[in-house]
Amino acid sequence: MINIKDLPDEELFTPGHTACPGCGVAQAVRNLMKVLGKNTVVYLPANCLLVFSATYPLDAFKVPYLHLLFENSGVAAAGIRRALRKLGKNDVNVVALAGDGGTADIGMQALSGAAERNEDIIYVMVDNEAYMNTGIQRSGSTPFGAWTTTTPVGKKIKGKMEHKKDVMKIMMAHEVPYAATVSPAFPADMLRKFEKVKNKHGFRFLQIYTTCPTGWRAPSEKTITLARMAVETGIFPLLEYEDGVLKVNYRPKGKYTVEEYLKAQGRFKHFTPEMMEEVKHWIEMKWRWIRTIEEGQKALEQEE
Ligand SMILES: Cc1ncc(C[n+]2csc(CCOP(=O)(O)OP(=O)(O)O)c2C)c(N)n1
Ligand code: SF4
Ligand SMILES: [Mg+2]
Repeated sequence: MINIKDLPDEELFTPGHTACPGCGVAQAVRNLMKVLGKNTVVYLPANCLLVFSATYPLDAFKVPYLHLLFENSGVAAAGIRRALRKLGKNDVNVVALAGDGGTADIGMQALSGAAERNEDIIYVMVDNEAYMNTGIQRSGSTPFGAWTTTTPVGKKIKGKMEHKKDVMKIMMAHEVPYAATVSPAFPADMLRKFEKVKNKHGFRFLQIYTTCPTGWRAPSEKTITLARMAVETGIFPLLEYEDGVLKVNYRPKGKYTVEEYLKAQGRFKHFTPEMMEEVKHWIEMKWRWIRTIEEGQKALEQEE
């Protein structure tokens, strides 16, 4: 299993790009590229990553990349795979690096089709929980109560009134060969999952929790701490779905409270006690669903 110390020194996603200080997206992509290696083609829809790393004539990627449209990552990456196949190049990693807006909302149709056809691609949802590139608008993946420029905070309305869409569950419903959630605060688990998607075939999906200090109104040095807090509070479960079986990769040990997580970010600073309770209830429901699946799987194993 790959260790963070074993990662190659060579940067395939180089410094000098224009991401904000502490950007979780840049950090995650840098490590992913080190694991995938040179033999990789990247698809980039419109998102922060494209703008800060791939605007001609400057680019941070040291591998070929293609940008077409915001909404078509699933189908564009599938097209790259098919073109490579025609050229007889069957050993190349094809990876789409799409934002949460480009995945949970506008790209869902192309993503669903690619997953259902079991296209031989790696699809990464870079989840910074809003449309950041265009000025912090809410997405389906924005969490409950978060302030964004389209979910303002006033006397009656207090940020986004709906909960975060669960894209991992949607991918499981497609019965894809592999889907997992990833936190940069758990590097061993993260690198193992990066290696897994590199070595498997068929449709592979990763949802990476990527802190956005700018959009979350959080200090840039808290990028990893926030990623850890999200897992420890149960807000962002570390999961892995492989060949029809769901695994929990880490059980929260309660090292941080939900209140601590929310108070560390300006986007939640208007939270009332009732809103805190709503978040806790949502976490409970999420974990109840996970436990139900786990118990069902255990019962089946015992029967077999
Ligand atoms: C069809 C279409 N609608 C809207 C846009 C404008 N647009 C470009 S990037 C973007 C936001 C991307 O959000 P997300 O996918 O979450 O990535 P992030 O910027 O947060 O990394 C939007 C709305 C576009 N390029 N194409
Ligand atoms: S707005 Fe957020 S996601 Fe975009 S570059 Fe800045 S920190 Fe990264
Ligand atoms: Mg986003």
